[in-house]
Amino acid sequence: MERTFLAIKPDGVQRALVGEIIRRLETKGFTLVGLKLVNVSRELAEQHYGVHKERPFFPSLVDFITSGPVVAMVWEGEGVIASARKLIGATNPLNAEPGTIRGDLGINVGRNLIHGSDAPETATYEIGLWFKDEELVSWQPTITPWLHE
Ligand code: YYY
Ligand code: MG
Repeated sequence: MERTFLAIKPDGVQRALVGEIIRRLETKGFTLVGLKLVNVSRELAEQHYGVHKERPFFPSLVDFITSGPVVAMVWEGEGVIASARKLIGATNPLNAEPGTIRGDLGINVGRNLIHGSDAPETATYEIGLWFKDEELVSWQPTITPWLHE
């Protein structure tokens, strides 16, 4: 079953939106298989955002993601990588559609609440970067027959 890495950024934690954000993924029907609160080191931040290291916003992005606790999560489900990106919405919350996490809850690109892996390769890389195998829990919710034919 497909898995993705999601992280509630320090603004989401400080604004007490952890429950609201998790609720959206739970009620959609995805399954939580990994969850922890993390103070992100600069090393982890730089590895996580490595693809952006030449971009002008990289230093402030690393400062921001290391500025307070982050909720790191792995979610599982059919099509979860692309679907979570849709639930999250566009990178700039001002362009994100109402109904999405960023569209409903954010206004600034540098404070956009949540990270989500953008493809199968990045999901695999990011899950391995943030979680040890033994921190992930494989389980099947009893509601599964009500979510899938
Ligand atoms: O995947 P996503 O988070 O939607 O956007 P990315 O293009 O991967 O950028 C990562 C991160 O960088 C974004 O969530 C906010 C920040 N950022 C920024 O501060 N300013 C930009 N112009 C673009 C991205
Ligand atoms: Mg990205």
